[in-house]
Amino acid sequence: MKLMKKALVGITAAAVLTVGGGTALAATYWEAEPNTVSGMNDAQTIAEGVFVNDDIFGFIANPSDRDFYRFVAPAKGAARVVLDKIPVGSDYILRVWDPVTSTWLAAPQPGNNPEFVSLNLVAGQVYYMFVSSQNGSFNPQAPYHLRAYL
Ligand SMILES: [Ca+2]
Ligand SMILES: [Ca+2]
Repeated sequence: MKLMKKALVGITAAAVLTVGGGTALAATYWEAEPNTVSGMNDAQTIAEGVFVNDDIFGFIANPSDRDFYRFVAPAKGAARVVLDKIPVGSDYILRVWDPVTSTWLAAPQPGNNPEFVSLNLVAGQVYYMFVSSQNGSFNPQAPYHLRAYL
């Protein structure tokens, strides 16, 4: 009986460790909207839910495709949202909604150069970010990469 109790304690501790490790690790998230389709996440109200430090991969399927994502800030701090791996020959733009100042932040770069938006997160606030075509270019085959670093 004593041995069994010890074993159970061990299992509980392992489970806690797994949960703790899972939250610390960056997850890979693929856009739920299929790569050749638009409209499923094209507005703030239907943004796909992600987490800070997720590696997000998605596609701009056509010139009017807009890909919205939302996350809740898990803590306060200086964050950097990065859009990179923009396909060669495409020019996408990243916009990030700051609920504190009620503004869309953007720092457009020419061509497929990476784009960066810096902002201070407030714990518990909901943030939005979206990717769209800057000049009508798109690529349903090569994904962009998006991540909010905190
Ligand atoms: Ca898309
Ligand atoms: Ca979309």
